[in-house]
Amino acid sequence: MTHCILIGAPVDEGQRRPGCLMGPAAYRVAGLAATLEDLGHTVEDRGDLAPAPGRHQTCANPAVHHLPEVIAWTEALQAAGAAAMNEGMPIFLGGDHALALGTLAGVASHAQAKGRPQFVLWLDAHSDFHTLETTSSGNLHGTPLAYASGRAGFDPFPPFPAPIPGHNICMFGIRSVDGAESAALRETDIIVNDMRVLDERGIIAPLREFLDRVRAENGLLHISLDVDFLDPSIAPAVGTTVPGGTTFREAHLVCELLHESGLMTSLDLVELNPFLDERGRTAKLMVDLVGSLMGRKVFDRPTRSY
Ligand code: 6HN
Ligand code: MN
Ligand code: MN
Ligand code: MN
Repeated sequence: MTHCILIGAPVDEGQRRPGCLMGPAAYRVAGLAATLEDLGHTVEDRGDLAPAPGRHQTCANPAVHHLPEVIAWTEALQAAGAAAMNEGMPIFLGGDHALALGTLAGVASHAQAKGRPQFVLWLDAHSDFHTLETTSSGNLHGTPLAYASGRAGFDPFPPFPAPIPGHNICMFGIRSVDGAESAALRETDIIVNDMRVLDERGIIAPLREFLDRVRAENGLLHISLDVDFLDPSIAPAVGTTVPGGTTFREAHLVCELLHESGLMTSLDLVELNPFLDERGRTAKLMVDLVGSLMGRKVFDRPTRSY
């Protein structure tokens, strides 16, 4: 059984459509803690982080907005994440995906201190591989994987504490990649399982390949689950919907396989915008997916090795 540490991160500054700040409250209303406790886990809800207002900071790209606020979130989440990793499994309740700038920094610095490799599974429609220099939207939720990879172009952010090697990062479900992101990604060995790959191979084989490596290298595994990983028909409450996402069963199967692997050590739930939801259905689906990630089964047959 796992000690789950809920950390609310009502980040809304990484994009331009207000509402993600209501995400942590929506997960609580949708019954996240009870779902985890019913599965036998212990839950400690640390409430919502509230970083001090950021210092005045600027960068060369005029499109970038809310830079001081996002840097303040990054520093606060790095500290909270690294601390929680010593005490249990942090589950970060977003907030938009800019929160991962901080959660990745926190888990990666913890992994470095433990002398273990950090792995990242990025469940998202987007690659989130912009730097401050390449983003044309200026929305910093599109940047965390570039930051975590140690790419240049993040002044005045603090340097990423322990850059994650490309082959330890697996993108899964992506179907919207900007030109500058594509060009930069081609220079890396990040594993890009876009929807074209998943259509052809299914979700199981590519996921197993990655999880086998995490296990072989005794790695820590951070999962970042963006609501837009899911098809908009089942998960409307997100500002960046992209058609052609994963189905209800594909998403649950990914989560069930992840549970059976026993490898997940930290989790982001990001981009839920409850203002765009329909009677809480997206929040409830995200909580149900966490249930599958944490051991809920339709029928409790003896577990096969994943
Ligand atoms: N997300 N590539 C687009 C941009 O504005 O940079 C979309 C980013 C989406 C961010 O998925 O969290
Ligand atoms: Mn994202
Ligand atoms: Mn996305
Ligand atoms: Mn863009």
